[in-house]
Amino acid sequence: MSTLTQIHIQNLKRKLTFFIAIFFTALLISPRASLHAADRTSSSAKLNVLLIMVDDLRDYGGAFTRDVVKTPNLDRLRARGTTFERAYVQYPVCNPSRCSMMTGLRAEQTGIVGNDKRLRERLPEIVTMPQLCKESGWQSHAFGKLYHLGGGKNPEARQAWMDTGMSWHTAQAFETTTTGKKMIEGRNVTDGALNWCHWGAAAGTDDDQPDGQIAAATVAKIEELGDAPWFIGCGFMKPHDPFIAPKKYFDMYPIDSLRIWHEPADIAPVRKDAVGFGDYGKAFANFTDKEWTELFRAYCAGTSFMDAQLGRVLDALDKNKLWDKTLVIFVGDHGYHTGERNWWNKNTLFERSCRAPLVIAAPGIKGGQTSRSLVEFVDLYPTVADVCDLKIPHEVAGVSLSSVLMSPDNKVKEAAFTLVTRGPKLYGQSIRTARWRLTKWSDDPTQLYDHDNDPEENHNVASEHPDIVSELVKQLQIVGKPQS
Ligand SMILES: [Ca+2]
Repeated sequence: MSTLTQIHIQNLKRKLTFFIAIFFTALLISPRASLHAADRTSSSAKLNVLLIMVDDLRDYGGAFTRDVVKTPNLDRLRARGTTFERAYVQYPVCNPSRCSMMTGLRAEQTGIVGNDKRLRERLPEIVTMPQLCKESGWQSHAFGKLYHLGGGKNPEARQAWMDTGMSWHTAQAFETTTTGKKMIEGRNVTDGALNWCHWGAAAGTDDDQPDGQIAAATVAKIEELGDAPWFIGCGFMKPHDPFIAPKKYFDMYPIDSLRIWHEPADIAPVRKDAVGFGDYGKAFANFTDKEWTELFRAYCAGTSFMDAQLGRVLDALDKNKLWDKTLVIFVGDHGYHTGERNWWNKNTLFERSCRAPLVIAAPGIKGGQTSRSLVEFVDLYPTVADVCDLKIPHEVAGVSLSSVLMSPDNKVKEAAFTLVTRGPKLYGQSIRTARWRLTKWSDDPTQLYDHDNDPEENHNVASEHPDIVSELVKQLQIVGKPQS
């Protein structure tokens, strides 16, 4: 039986469970707002799609970092679009998150739960989000990291990981120049124990780094295609490790100006494989404030560097007057702990790892809106299909966010779900509702966090709310177990 058939059967089984949830959700949704091409008065029937994906960018909303990090261009985009303050990825690691988002299927369904398996090994026939547009007449091109960039130095393997020919007409990755590899200052904060854990203020210009080249290539393609229509993927690689950016971005953040996260003394401990595991945990346990502060500074520098490249792409939309012809989606591929629970990474089921940045701007949609509605990254594919009037050939797990874009208080779902695995047998699943996060490991009782009173999830209140636990555990069954 093919994987797609298995998914189809699973979907049928789940339908009954879904029905009740959907029925009550539907009661909350106002009459369907229209972003459809056919309903627009614009002369061009087909919208362009600009998907800007950023690697390892945490959501700053509500965090202690919010007023620290300088992102004037992201703010500029937010002024044009809707910022989703509760957007959740389905697996908080690059490849599984991106494969889920691009197919509209949960990681439980794709079976892709690590960075070792590329999309087509698992789902050779699935029609991805850019592919749907490509096969409907859009020009489709990718610059930088849209899918996980596996394949090492082998050019053919790299193209396969980028899904060239299927998702995209062309896909291009970029390398740091010789000048950009020269560090003016920097160090490995683990004394080499973790190879990735180093920062560097680089010599050269923005275009000596991949993100500068990605912005330049994206702008050139926009200029070339005008309102073709096109689907362009612009995948920035910072602030992902190694934490390198041109020196001027480090100069924006004097080390003494930064405040780092400190855990409250009464924080509730969790099992070791939830967070703080392995070699990473051992290295972070030795960190002093100096190491945390240096990493945080480098992460801020990388974020501002990425933001400047974003600005170049937004300038191209301004210059070519494309805002009223383009659906712009800005996402991080998952969240990131910058010190919370002594963790500097993703791959946990805490809010900081599961929640990611999401901003959407579309013609006819009011700018500067903020939505607190729960949304998931599996909703992005149906949103693109809805706005572009295209039919997805398989059943997706998400729903269109059009109604939220039209009216930010609209709800499309009561809960968001995220999965992590720890080896072939152990996994954890988390459900986030407006108030609660419940996390359940396959071999363990549950943790429950009350976001009304504990937004950083420091206190497990499962024993105080057995009824909530039992209700949320029941809801968690909606997504099923991960495929092996
Ligand atoms: Ca990532």
